Amino acid sequence: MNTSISKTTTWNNLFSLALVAIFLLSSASSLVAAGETWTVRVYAKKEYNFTNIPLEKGAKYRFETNGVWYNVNRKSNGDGYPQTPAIDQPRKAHFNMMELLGETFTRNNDITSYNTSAGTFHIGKGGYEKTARRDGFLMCFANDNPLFYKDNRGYITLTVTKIEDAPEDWAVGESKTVRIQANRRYNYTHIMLDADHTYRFHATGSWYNVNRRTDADGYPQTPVIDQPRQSDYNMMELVGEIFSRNHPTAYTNRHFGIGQNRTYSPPRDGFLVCHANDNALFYSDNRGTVTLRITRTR
Ligand SMILES: [Ca+2]
Ligand SMILES: [Ca+2]
Repeated sequence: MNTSISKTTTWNNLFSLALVAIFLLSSASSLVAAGETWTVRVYAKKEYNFTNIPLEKGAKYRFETNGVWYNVNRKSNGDGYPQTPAIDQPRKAHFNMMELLGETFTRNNDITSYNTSAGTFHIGKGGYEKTARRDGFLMCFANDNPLFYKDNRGYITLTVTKIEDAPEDWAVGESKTVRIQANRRYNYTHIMLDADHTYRFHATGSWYNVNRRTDADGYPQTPVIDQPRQSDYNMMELVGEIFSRNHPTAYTNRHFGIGQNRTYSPPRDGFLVCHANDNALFYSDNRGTVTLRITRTR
């Protein structure tokens, strides 16, 4: 009896050690796993609230807040309040007065390390999700007039949760393969394209618009009859679009014809979403899929 208990304990210990080892190995390659949460206080009075929260380019975060703060005696939550023209001159003109905003700094606690290319972003009263544009540390502030922070009081409690890991690094020469369905208006590939990289696209297979069979190059439009959703491309041509998130409302207005072969350097970072260039109202009569292979070439 005793022997079997001690054996079990030994196995449990070994199992725990193995888990610790796996955790250490995995944490060496990525900063913080999805699911990690941080809670910090953002003080109305402080021009720079360095949070020491690491943001990882391409990873997605959820922001939630609790509490209120005051500009002199005016109370607000993280959404702040609309500017009064000529009177309010907040630090960031395009946001509300006393709105809770975020920025990315290369080094925590170093105000000279602001990463301008990551921009200033809305956090507000929370319920907000965002994909980080750059690596760095989150710095937060109330959007007050830069000269009048001293008369502020209170703090907002901010909880940041990493809800999606950044896509893995994509080495030069490495490929990814996805299938694009003819009858889907949005094929979310979940592939993040990087503006600093160049990709080669190669699509094989065929698909159908009703009974008309074609490949990823599609076929020329018949004037008046064919009204594809993007007039720049062939009917049923494989088209790529860049989205800031994997959601229908997150289209960036950047698109490119892929066809069977294409080399492309995206003008901005974003997720690749694909479709067959059909009439927007007539996707349900399509069938078939093409297989798209994407290789990073630079
Ligand atoms: Ca103030
Ligand atoms: Ca159709």
